[in-house]
Amino acid sequence: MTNSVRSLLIFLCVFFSLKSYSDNGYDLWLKYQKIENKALLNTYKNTLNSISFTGNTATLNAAKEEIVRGLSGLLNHEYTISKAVASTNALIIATKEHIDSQFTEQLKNDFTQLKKNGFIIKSITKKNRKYTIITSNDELGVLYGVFNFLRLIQTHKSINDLHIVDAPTIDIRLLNHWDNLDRTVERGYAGESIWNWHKLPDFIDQRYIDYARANASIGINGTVLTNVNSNALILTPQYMEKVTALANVFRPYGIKVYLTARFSAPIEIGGLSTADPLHKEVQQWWNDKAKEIYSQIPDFGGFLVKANSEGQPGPQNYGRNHVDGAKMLATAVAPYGGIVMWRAFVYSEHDTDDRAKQAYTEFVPFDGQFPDNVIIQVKNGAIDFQPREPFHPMFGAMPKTNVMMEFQITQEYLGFSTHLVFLPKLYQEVLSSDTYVKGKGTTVANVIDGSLHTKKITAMAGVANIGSDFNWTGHPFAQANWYGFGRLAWNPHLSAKEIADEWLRSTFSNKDEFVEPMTDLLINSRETVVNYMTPLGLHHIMDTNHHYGPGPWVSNLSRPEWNPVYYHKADSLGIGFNRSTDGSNAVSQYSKELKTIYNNLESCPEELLLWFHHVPWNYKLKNGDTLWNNMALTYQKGVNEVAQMEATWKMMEPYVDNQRFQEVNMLLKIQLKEANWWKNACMLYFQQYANLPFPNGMEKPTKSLKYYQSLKFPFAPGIRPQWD
Ligand code: BDP
Repeated sequence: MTNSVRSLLIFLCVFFSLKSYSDNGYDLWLKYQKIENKALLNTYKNTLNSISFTGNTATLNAAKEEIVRGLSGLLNHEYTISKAVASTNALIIATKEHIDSQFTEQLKNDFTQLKKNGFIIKSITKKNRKYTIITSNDELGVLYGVFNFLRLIQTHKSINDLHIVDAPTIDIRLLNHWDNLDRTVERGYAGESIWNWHKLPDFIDQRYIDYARANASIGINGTVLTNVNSNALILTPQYMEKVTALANVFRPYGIKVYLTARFSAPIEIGGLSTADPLHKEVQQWWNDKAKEIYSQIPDFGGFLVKANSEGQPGPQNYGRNHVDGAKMLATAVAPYGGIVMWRAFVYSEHDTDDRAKQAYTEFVPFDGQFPDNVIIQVKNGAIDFQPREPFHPMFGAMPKTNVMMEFQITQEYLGFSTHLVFLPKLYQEVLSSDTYVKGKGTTVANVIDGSLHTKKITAMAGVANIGSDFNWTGHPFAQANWYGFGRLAWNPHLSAKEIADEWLRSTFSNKDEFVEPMTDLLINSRETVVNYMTPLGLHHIMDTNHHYGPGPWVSNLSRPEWNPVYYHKADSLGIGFNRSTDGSNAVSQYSKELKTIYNNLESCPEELLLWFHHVPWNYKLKNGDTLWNNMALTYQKGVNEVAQMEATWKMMEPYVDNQRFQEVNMLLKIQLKEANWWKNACMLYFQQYANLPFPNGMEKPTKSLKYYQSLKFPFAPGIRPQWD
């Protein structure tokens, strides 16, 4: 054997042995690992002797490829696909019109219930022969059915007696990428943008296809490719060619492409002297632009617009309002079935009113005036994606307007990509909040899914946490937030626990010794981050611009409502923002039942106390201890919980591949360090006002407040580019 052959063999051995022990996370929750449990494997194999598949369109081919890929991985068995239905134990996949007529009767009732893009998965026995059928009225429903079926097997569910009829509850389920054309990602912590604009349209990265598969597997059906702080260049022919290439990749997976529309584009790329929405020439420019876009992308979804917010141009630059602006764009895309998502994330440095009230004040009076193809995109809370906020009072307040939810999946305020936080718990808390708009039991989810007030369009968006890192999201567990967002957009009534269970099983292991403790860990992780960052209703006390770490002392920014001191209002008497009727009166934007609950110090939920009230340091909370002591001990609890997470994770080593085990281990250490940083910096700072000792049970900081205040992070990731 020559030396080079020997080296090659050694290399191959090392490579494959490493490969079998490590997992870089690229496959997300679509791992399709061989089922090790022999008995289970045989049960599946027996039920799935053969596959009958009918159809040959792009979407059906995607479904076909996925079922073959999934089953051959999971069952370690090569399937040949044919149209013919084998005599027994066959898996039959086809749209309704191609389902063998012998099954029509047994599917009749299910089909009458089936909604758009929904699917039926049913076990049928006929003359002692067993079949499993995946079908739908439409092709996309078949693809969703296939992914659902594969999930059942990935999570080791029984497939013997299936009867599932499921469909998306919300029409438009989309990711918002805050990706810039130079491939930086605003608030992105997982590498650069996956859109390689430079190489597009000719180079199609495999990632684009896997992105589409991953999204389709959880029911996401739209993607806004570009940042809300937008660049008009994306609408030029040079870039539209690239967008078209992406749209072509995503189409088979039922994913529509949307773009952010910069309001001043007619000036910047159109050569006009104004972008006034009532100006005929401007309207014509947008109509022509829409025509041009739709000639290349016939199923283009539409525009997302951030107007007159944080320096972005908008109709108010011309003395017009949100309705004027939205109408102009809506008119341009309406002939092609497009929509406009108009964001309600507005607040002004010229408005001295509480920032939390401004969006409601500005938008609610326009209820009923927006065209049918406009939907108002509202963040889950009235300030800005904080670890905990009460739900935004606009939910339920605009019965005659389409209103959609915007969640943030990327962890701008929740520890970037180094903290383990399971966000579906946060999403579920918001979605299940009672608005009391039509009496008790009318939740935010009922507003979003259109069941409370009938809506023309329903939608839910999540600001993506995806980047070019191997594992897409930086932290291996941040994948769960992408997954969970998609699942909740499909069905906002799902429980976070169910989602955690599914994700853990598909992504890591089905062993109960792993799934049970890790489900608890995920579910509790959300409260943990609140505990060590912003307990008891505190909010917006992070450091400036990059938003990394604590900065409750910041008070020197040009706009008052950018300063943390504006939000916590700590003084010698107490702490918290008085939003009660004798304060900013933000409570009055909620329905009367909630207003009463929030307005009253005794009935206000303690986890929102400092959001709604300025509370004396010595005020006794329900456990009989003072606010100050509770605050200190809650910070400490958060820190202790992270230490506990670390200990739990250590015990998971037998169930996890080496690479991800080590990665999470290191990340939890960072999280613990940073949880302590939050606790120490905040407690030292607030102590100056409370003038009280740290209670027993709180570990004393070893560094000074000055030290924490001196920390600077000029190159923290995700920083937004210079505001214009
Ligand atoms: C804030 C982010 C900023 C975004 C803004 C938005 O800090 O980068 O541009 O929200 O949603 O959370 O428009």
